[in-house]
Amino acid sequence: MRISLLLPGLLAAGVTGCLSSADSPAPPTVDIPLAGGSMTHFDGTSQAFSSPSPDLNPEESDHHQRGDAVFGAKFVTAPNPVQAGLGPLFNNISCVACHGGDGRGRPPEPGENLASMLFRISGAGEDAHGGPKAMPGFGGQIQTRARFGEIPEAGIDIAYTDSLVAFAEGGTVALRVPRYTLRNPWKPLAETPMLSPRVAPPVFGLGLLEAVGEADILSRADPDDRNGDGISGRPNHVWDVRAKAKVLGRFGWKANNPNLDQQNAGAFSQDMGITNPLFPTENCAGDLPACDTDSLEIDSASLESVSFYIASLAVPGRRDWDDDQVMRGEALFAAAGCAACHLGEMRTGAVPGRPGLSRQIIHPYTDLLLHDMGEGLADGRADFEADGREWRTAPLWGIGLTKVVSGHTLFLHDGRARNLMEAVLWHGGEAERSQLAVRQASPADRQALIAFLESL
Ligand code: HEC
Ligand code: HEC
Ligand SMILES: [Ca+2]
Ligand SMILES: [Ca+2]
Ligand SMILES: [Ca+2]
Repeated sequence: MRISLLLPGLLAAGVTGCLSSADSPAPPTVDIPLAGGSMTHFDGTSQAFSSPSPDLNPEESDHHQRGDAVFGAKFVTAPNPVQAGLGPLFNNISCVACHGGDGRGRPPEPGENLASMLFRISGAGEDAHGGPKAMPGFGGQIQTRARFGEIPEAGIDIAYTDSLVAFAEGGTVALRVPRYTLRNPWKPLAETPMLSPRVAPPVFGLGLLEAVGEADILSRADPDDRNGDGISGRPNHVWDVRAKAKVLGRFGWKANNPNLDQQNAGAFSQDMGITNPLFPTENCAGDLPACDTDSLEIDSASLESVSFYIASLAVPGRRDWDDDQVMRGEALFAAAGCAACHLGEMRTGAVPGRPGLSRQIIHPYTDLLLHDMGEGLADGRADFEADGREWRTAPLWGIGLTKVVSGHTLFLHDGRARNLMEAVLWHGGEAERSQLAVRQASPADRQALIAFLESL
């Protein structure tokens, strides 16, 4: 949906041409899709994902900045007076090291180490809460780095092979098919592991996604595809550590985290080895003797400020939304059925004390549900109720700014797609029909579709 806005600049321009107030023309209006409702900004630079919500009062601004400092803080191994406690095992040293500019990570180039990408690991079966079953000696995530004196759990070798996809008119694209194998595991694996590769996703606009009402999300689920459109979104239900209950999952590539607090606290614990009030034991507790600790390495105020920071990162507004080619691409997006999952419009519920998050009309291009994306994208690893072929519809807002913020155009959960078209061509399963529609479209229509995605 679009909101008509009166632009002061244009109004002034209109007024110059207007002779008398009696027959003044209707004020010029411009159709602006406010991607994040009142939490929209129009900075399309490398800061595009780091803008605070424009409606923060001075106190909230301070709060946001405190969280920003924690998000940017580089942790070190103890002993150190501040930001101590990194590791013993970790993936990276700060939040921003993976979510640079609040944007997305990427797989390593040949010869590089993993940095802003990580791998979950599990064995067959489920844990006590219906989640993935930890692998003895490795837990649920491979920490590929360790502090001096300890060895990392394992490394990961990544190899790509080509797979050709043809368009109806005869052109082809070579998609790269990744293969992941564990290198030098620090101890033998008890069984064949299931691995799930994940790059860091962008983190703006998530306060709005957290504010979408649960009933609203569930109302779009159609697990048995009763309406026969080939799309059967399912909610994930995951363990909420604080509530000690299974609740709706919203965050992570498989909607495997219930809320920002737990997502962020989990990142401190798993990605950085920083114990905190939600996850008080080190990620390697029970596996490594050096992992026994009973002190918290960050307090609840730091955790809380990071959650506030993330929840108040605003959404970049669209560019060129009224360009002819972009609108043609938007038509193909609708006709190809993309919008059945990448939902163009949602509303947030009421968040007490946070008018900027409350009752907003937003355009995230996700339904926050899980979809079967076919064998090609499958990781073969269940994550609570998400099975090995299911992924959460990735939000597309801001996706056209990926290059300017993150310096690359690598998409999908493991960054295998080297551009937006490759990301679309990987769509299978429930999205197979959409993908075929794109392959059958004319080259000009396909270009228009990309122009539309780049305008988001
Ligand atoms: C080693 C890289 C890495 C580090 C360090 C890291 N993250 Fe992440 N982040 C990820 C990955 C990978 C995911 C996706 C996880 C998943 O799918 O379960 C993610 C997901 C998230 C999400 C959810 C995004 C969404 O759209 O669902 C948030 C919020 C987040 N991280 C915040 C943080 C915070 C806060 C920190 C620091 C405490 C942090 N991250 C540190 C890699 C990282
Ligand atoms: C059945 C639901 C569904 C349909 C239909 C669908 N998508 Fe997706 N889309 C997803 C899911 C789920 C992902 C995440 C997949 C992954 O990372 O493995 C995704 C990812 C993407 C991405 C990459 C996002 C990122 O952050 O890396 C783009 C771009 C995209 N879709 C565009 C489209 C377009 C264009 C269409 C129509 C031709 C379409 N999608 C149809 C579910 C869908
Ligand atoms: Ca630690
Ligand atoms: Ca581990
Ligand atoms: Ca359906």
